[in-house]
Amino acid sequence: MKVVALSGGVGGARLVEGLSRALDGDLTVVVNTGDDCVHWGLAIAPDLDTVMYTLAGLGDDARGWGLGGDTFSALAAMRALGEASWFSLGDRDLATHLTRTAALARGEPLDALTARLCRALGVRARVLPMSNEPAPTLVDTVAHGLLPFQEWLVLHRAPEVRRIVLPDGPRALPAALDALEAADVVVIGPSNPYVSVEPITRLPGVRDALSRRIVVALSPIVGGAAVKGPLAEMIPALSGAPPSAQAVLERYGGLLSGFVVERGDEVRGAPSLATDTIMRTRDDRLRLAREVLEFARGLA
Ligand code: FO1
Repeated sequence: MKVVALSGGVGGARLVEGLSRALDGDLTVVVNTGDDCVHWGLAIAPDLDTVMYTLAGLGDDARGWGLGGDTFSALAAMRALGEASWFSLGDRDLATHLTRTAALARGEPLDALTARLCRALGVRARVLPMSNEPAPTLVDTVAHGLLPFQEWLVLHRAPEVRRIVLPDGPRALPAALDALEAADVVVIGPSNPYVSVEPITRLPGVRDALSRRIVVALSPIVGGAAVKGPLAEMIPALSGAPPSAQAVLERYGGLLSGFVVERGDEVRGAPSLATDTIMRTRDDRLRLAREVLEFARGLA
């Protein structure tokens, strides 16, 4: 079975890691790059790195991003120099950003560089950026106006949102569109629909390709709260509805063949699977991935 997963950061990466072990067939992961930023002059791609580190078994389990056991001496040294220290780049993590920055500067495309990094770290799944072109997500906030994504999330700690601004120009990576066309099943991780999934699905050709596939998404809202991040506050601000799995399903607007929710979170409007969706351990990831694939097979 050919599976394509669309992923944002932490929740998506954990599910993808379970899928990589649950599947004998091939797994392609199309990753949001709307969160990418330049910090200290370095090209940072947080969601690509989170997916890559998690698949390589190198990620920090507690934080969900960065490398497990990393240290932050360079960050302390930058702080001492009076440089920005609100974005915590780990010492070993810097190797990835230095490599990416040099590669992009000499003209290597982001997808080729990502494949090279994944090979070096022993990642077997195919990890693709959603686009080789910059596609920055901007967040329009009540308190600060328009902010680049990481400044909104990390520097200002996710203040109230008025709207999300996604760029019009970027093209989807052709290999990502090909993978979607060839997929038996597309799985959308328990990621934030507004800022992790829509930057991908809004690229020209993606929604069209998805409309011809079995698409199953997982709810990032459990019992009215976000598993991680600011989604529970974003839903009422952006849609007027209280945060719920139902509100997430409605945001996907007919894109889904099926929706996986937490037990007790009933939804109307799509076939659903209610199960334990919180991934605390590696075993949880594998069990959930198997259940999602079984559910998707039943929808085919
Ligand atoms: N998240 C934070 O909350 N604080 C940080 O200082 C931070 C640094 C960071 C560095 C590298 C990286 O790959 C991710 C990092 N993240 C940090 C996570 C990131 O901001 C978000 O989780 C994703 O962009 C959302 O998917």
